[in-house]
Amino acid sequence: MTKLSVILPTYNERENIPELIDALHATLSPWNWEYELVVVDDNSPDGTAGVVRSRYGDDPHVALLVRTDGRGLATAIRYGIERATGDTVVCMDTDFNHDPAMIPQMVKFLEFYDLVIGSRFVMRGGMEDRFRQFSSGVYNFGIRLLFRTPVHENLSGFFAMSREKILSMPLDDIFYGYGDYFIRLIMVSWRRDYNILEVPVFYRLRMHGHSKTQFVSTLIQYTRALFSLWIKLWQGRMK
Ligand SMILES: Nc1nc2c(ncn2[C@@H]2O[C@H](COP(=O)(O)OP(=O)(O)OP(=O)(O)O)[C@@H](O)[C@H]2O)c(=O)[nH]1
Ligand SMILES: [Mg+2]
Repeated sequence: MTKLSVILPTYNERENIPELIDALHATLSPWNWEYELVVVDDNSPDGTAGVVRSRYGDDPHVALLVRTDGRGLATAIRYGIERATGDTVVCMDTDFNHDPAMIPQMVKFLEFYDLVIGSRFVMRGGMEDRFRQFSSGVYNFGIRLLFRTPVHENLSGFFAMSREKILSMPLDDIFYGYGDYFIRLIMVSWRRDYNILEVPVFYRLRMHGHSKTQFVSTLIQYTRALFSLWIKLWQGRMK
């Protein structure tokens, strides 16, 4: 790896993002890697972008991208990846669900794997929110049955991959919607025979602020996304 880009999608994360950027600096600086932290903010009404600009405007490691035309988690991640300058990319949530301390090992494993996923569903992985842990577990089981794949975590959104490899994927077919983009990313990777590694991660509760995930509407959205992906794959419309 010559340079790491950490993609940080934010929507109303003004309280979390400075702590996360500081934690990322603390985690990454001992490794002597070149790195950038790419914040992709969808013009959050709470002023997240302003906080990043005022605190990290002079920080050469922080790149702030603000989108003013619409919002969406998956398209924000794609936007960040496309504009990143590193050869290796890590994507993660910005509310401390995803532990920044896991990044060095995920990046190091990329020496041997094409895609490294932070997984709650391998030994020692898990989640503080027991209800979400249970429901995500059941959902993942359903995905494995439907698609006949062995990946335990299809919903995480915490992953490391070479930027070139992501950009070689059918981005329009993957990066839309919400966290369901991750199901499609895994499925394309699996069908391309990429070597996938799941490393155990434990999700803490969001540190500050409010969730953007509404359980029932997310469940419906993901289920729709699953079946349309299933049909697309069956019809051979996605490689
Ligand atoms: N840029 C951008 N980021 C978003 C958008 N929606 C969510 N995010 C970010 O995506 C990540 C996941 O959103 P969360 O609200 O934490 O969803 P969750 O992890 O399922 O829910 P909780 O952690 O329980 O609150 C966070 O870093 C959000 O700031 C969006 O429309 N645009
Ligand atoms: Mg979260």
